[in-house]
Amino acid sequence: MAKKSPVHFPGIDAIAYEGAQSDNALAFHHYNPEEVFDGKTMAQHMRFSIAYWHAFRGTGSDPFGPGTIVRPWESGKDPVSIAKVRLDAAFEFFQKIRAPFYCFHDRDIAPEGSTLAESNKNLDAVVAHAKQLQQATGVKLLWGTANLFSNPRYMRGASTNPDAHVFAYAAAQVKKAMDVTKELGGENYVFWGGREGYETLLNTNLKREQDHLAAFLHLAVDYARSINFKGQFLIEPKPKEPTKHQYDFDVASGIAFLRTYGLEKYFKFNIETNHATLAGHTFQHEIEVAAAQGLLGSIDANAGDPLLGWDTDQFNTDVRELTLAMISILRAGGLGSGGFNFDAKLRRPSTDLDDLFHAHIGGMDAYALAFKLARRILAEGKFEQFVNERYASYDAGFGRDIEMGRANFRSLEKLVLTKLGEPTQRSGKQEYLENLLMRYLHG
Ligand code: XLS
Ligand code: NI
Ligand code: NI
Repeated sequence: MAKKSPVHFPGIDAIAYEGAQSDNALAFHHYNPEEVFDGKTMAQHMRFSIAYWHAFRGTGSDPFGPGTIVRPWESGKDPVSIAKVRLDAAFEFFQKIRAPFYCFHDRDIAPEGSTLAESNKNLDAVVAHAKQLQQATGVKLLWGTANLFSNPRYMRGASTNPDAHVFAYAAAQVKKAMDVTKELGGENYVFWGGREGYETLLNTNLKREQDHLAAFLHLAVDYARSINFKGQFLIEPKPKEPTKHQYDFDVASGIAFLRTYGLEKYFKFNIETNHATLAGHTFQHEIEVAAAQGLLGSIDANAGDPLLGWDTDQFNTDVRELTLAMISILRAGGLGSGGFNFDAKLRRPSTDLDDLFHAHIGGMDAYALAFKLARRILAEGKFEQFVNERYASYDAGFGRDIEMGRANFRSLEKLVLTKLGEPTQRSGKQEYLENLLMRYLHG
């Protein structure tokens, strides 16, 4: 007799697109997965992904108190069978929220054992189950990663740990995480250096730690090649938290790091909104810096709180911020094998099952709206035209010579002395442009 699968989200059907006028809070108002733009559905453009660690391992705990969020499926006889039932609930959610992808850390989906061998065995059992669920539902793995920051062994870092033993352990763990990512058809593999940084330089050899981080990434590249893993490697920069200073501080320092160590061919960036703001940048800034070098890979979609100094991982409904981000992403040609992964969690008092739906509906709708606005803005080309005209002096004459490397200090001095004289003042027109953007956003 076929086993009837339990319904983990009773009373909630698959979320439907009902349009902006609908009053139904459990419906999409802007995200219509089937709507076609340039021959591709919205689902294919957005490639939304659910972050397993927040959506299915988040309990609402914070440094001042334990979890508040209790899920009915979190019971069972042993950790591995609980992990499998949790996965069933997760896949029901992925389908109902219409997310084509999910992402995980090794330790989110399967419990850590008392030895590495036991951890690997647990992972294999849960991964076999995940593979069946992926096949049955069509939900795919956007990326996998290894948790190299929770276990106390990593308190002083993983690949940047002063103890080579910990480096070795981290290598073994990443090897396995790459194996299972490949097994599940993961399209990318992420490196977020949670504890790859320092608390104080009094006990730290910064140069040696950076060398070790680079050595580790080279070993990962070599291993991927040896198992024929074709997924894109992604670095996820973050300036701080949990460490005081993290080596992958932001995209710009990440690019310098990759180039210094000859890694730039193998990595792109996974840009997280809240990490950008922690680094003192806008989200759009980080996207532009990566895109300028052809290194834009994927997005961890969330938002911080402007009044708080840590990674609050909130769902982002700031359509203005997202529209600016989408302009840069679309101009760069999209995310390729990347997607928009909701690295965002419910607030501690948001304890209902349907809160998980409201949260993701808001995130998806805000991005969908931003996508449509950005497309309109780009199609009309007003900002682009303004920017092109702003740089027009480089399109011909001595400006062109500068860009082509045909000018030098002597020739430019001569030009100014004999012909050009003082430059004419030209306005940057920021207020005019802000108002133009407001008209797109609010009519
Ligand atoms: C933490 C990071 C983490 C990565 C994956 O701040 O965002 O969740 O996305 O390790
Ligand atoms: Ni992230
Ligand atoms: Ni984060």
